[in-house]
Amino acid sequence: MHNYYVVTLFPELIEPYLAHLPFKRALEKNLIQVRLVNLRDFAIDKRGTVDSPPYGSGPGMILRPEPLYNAVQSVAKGLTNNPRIIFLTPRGKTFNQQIAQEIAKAENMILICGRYEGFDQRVVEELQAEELSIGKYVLSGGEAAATVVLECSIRLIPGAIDNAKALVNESFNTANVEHPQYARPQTWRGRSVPKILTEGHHKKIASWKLSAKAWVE
Ligand code: 6GU
Repeated sequence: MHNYYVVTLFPELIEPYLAHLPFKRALEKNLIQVRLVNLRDFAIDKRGTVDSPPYGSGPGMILRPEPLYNAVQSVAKGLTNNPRIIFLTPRGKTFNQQIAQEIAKAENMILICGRYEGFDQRVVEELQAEELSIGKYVLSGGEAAATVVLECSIRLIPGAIDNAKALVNESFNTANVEHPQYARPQTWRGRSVPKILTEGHHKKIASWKLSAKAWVE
């Protein structure tokens, strides 16, 4: 069982994904547990404060360290083995298929979604956490990024998707994005499927597929 926790101010952004693959099957089979933890529950006051303006001036608000720290501690205290703690931020290391493979093997992981202009850096150090980004562009918050990281990782857990064949290449290599695919009809609006795929010569087809991959790591 893999236990994945997501600390966020907007659990409702992530929740709908849990009803669809690969989350759905992995949850049904008890391969994973996903808990959405509302950061607001760890606010510093009754008004629900979780943020403050930045030191040194600057636009917007920054997530304060205490609610983030307390939210993570409340999750971590119930775990027997140390969780991998990851803050989602455009400042972080760029997520890739190899990191997804690692996360697919992790027993416990806590993902923390930033919002506003970011979070107090001291909490990252205090929790000895990692920072992950999903690419060089800026989102308004980490929820979409956390969903990307989870979806990508969970589909690599054996049993999480029905078609295990789809994972074969990914488990032998770090990852690959396959050749383009074609379905019926054979000719559509004057465009025909590559002839080699229609001739039944399996060796030629296999070598066409290899040469037509988008990327292999
Ligand atoms: Cl993880 N968070 C935000 N806010 N923006 C991003 C990102 C994460 N990754 C790329 N852009």
